[in-house]
Amino acid sequence: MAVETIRTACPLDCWDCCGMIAHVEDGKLIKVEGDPDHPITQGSLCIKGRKLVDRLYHEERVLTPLKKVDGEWVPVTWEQALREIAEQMRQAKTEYGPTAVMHHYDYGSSGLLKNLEGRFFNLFGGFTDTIGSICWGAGLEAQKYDFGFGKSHDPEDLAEHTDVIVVWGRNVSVTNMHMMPFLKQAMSRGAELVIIDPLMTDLSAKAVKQLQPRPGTDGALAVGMARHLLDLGLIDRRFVEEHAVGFAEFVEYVQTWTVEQAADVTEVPADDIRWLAERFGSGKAVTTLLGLGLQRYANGGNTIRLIDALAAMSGQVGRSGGGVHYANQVHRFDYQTLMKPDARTDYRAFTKITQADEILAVQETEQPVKVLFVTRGNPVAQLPETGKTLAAYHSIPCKVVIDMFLHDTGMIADYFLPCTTVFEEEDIMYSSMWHSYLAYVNPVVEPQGETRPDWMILQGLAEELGFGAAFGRDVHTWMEEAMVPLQADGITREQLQQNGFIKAHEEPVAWADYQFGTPSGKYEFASTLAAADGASSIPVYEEPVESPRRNRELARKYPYHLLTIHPRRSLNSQHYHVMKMPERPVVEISAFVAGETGLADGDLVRVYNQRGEVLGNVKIVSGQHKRTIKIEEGWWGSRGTALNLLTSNRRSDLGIGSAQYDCLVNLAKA
Ligand SMILES: Nc1nc2c(c(=O)[nH]1)N[C@H]1C(S)=C(S)[C@@H](COP(=O)(O)OP(=O)(O)OC[C@H]3O[C@@H](n4cnc5c(=O)[nH]c(N)nc54)[C@H](O)[C@@H]3O)O[C@H]1N2
Ligand SMILES: Nc1nc2c(c(=O)[nH]1)N[C@H]1C(S)=C(S)[C@@H](COP(=O)(O)OP(=O)(O)OC[C@H]3O[C@@H](n4cnc5c(=O)[nH]c(N)nc54)[C@H](O)[C@@H]3O)O[C@H]1N2
Ligand code: SF4
Ligand SMILES: [Mo]
Repeated sequence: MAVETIRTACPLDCWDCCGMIAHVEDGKLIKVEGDPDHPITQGSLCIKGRKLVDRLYHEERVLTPLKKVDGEWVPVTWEQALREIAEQMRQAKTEYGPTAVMHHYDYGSSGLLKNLEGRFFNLFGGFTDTIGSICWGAGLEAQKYDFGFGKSHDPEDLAEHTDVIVVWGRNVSVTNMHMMPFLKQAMSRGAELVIIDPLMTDLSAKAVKQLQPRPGTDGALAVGMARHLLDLGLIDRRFVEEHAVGFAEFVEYVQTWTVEQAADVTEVPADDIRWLAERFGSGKAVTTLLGLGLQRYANGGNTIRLIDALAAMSGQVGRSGGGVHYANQVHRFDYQTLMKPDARTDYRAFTKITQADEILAVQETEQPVKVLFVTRGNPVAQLPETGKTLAAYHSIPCKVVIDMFLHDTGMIADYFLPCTTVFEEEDIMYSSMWHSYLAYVNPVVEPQGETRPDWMILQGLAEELGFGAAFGRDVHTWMEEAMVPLQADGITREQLQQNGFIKAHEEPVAWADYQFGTPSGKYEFASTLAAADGASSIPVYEEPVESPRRNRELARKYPYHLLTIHPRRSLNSQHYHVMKMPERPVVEISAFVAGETGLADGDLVRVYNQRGEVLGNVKIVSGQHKRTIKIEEGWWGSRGTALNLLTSNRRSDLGIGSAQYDCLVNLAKA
């Protein structure tokens, strides 16, 4: 039997958005490989991408709709499931209005057509939405205030033009591995690599220097550097005068700091602060690669704004080889036409991060939540304060989860509707995190069992509810409607399908024309939008909430910083049942912490704070910030580790983001 190859793309919530080639034999997907023709991802896939095949054929994959009856799952027909769910929705709407139906979603798939969920709930008449982002909300808002929105340079610009690469809180080789060849190319030209991270990463050994701030204090680090640049007069005068507003106000704030003060707050030596500041201000091209880790703090938005300001004042914005890379929000789809927000008559927004509190607060009122839909997410595992999420979700009488696996959230549902994987559907993939290529997803195999694409499930429900015709188009028409704004650049659906991938935005150097997307059209050191939102117009440093300097009492009880960073071998919670994982998390601690706690390698340890506790096995590692502990996230509570019992559902300062890394814990031998 001949092997057929089909071009598709990785749907996972990742910077890279890889081009993929599926190998199909006899109707069965036998493997996927990286698409060698893809200009950015160049033929390689990470283990998570390759293991998507195992997710497709996994023995635990749910292949028929399920209904929970007396605590047990019972397979039901699509007809029955959709009829009964529609009935519950209708009843809830009649009694309490459409906002009695709530939708939580995350980015389990980066497909364009996944946005049809919004169309469904808008046509239903409205719903309770969850807004903000537990992933990167704070940083997005920060860059909106400073630049207008987040935009990145082409990866090639970094490879060819940067002199100094500052990897600031991004775990590049683990979470963004296709950046590696571009970094290597820059370094082989002589570019210097600097890491700013409390933890050691794979790249640490290749760096000329690593700065290790106390977690959550990077804003103070940026202010310290800014102060040194002011002292030396290393400011890009033309930029701050012609292309920016509010620089004088920002300077006034920076003058209230000294480098020594910044060193004291961050625990980074003053000489290192000066050393790095001089790299920013010495005429060299400095690329800053921000990660998402450093904004998952109560002060995360201001952290990103302070780093933006440092780069801006030193002339790194709009310059080849420079830039502050956080997001790349350049994809111009027509989401309005796809999602029809005008169709709704009622709407209520909870936030992703605090939804548990918000649900519990309305359940005894006239506007309760009666039906919950969860799509493309596993909030019971991934939201902070797991106990609260469970209590809130248990208070909702009808919970519908659309997914492939009975994970922590699936388990507590009343109806589980099995959807197709990327290999069984047609879509367009893109990532707003890094490069600007779109990729086409071609169907590779027939849907397994009775699984259906999300849109088809929603179409069925829309028909039951009487708005099937308004919801329905067909896959190609939806794509074409959403792609109308791209046609101006000659990008069409057919062409994208034919090529497999297309670069959707041409601008090798972000903001090179200095036409910013802010209200003033300039870079805003002082942001009118921030002020209008009730935030400080200029970025300012505040201590993280769970900090020895802000809350001594708390830090006495829980003296260690816990970073629950993204796992090497899973995309959040999505691969824990697919890969061989240890029974419990590895808890990486320093020799210093080992000394203080008497823990030794391999010890069973209780990691605990005022919110909860988890068990893990100790591994003593060297080099990291000495009071900082690392545990990879993504664990399944239903398999013994509910890691987010430890994290708080406090919001970040800007953008309704997460503060899950703003977290103190203690350790004890179990
Ligand atoms: N393998 C893998 N890849 C992934 C994912 C995955 O789960 N697994 N998830 C994807 C998703 S959803 C996302 S959002 C991205 C996340 O991608 P990243 O932002 O790279 O990942 P994080 O794990 O959030 O944190 C990155 C780094 O931030 C550091 N950090 C934490 N706190 C601080 C701080 O206060 N200051 C500084 N300077 N550094 C700090 C951590 O030590 C860590 O090395 O990755 C995507 N790619
Ligand atoms: N402690 C701690 N918690 C964290 C983080 C952290 O660093 N530390 N990181 C946070 C971040 S950055 C993120 S992005 C969130 C992630 O939070 P989630 O997005 O909730 O987590 P995932 O584990 O990626 O779950 C995605 C789910 O979508 C499903 N899925 C995949 N494709 C489709 C599809 O096409 N249709 C449907 N219906 N379902 C699909 C998958 O099977 C999976 O169950 O977690 C956050 N939580
Ligand atoms: S998870 Fe990211 S790096 Fe891995 S294959 Fe998918 S897009 Fe590529
Ligand atoms: Mo994320």
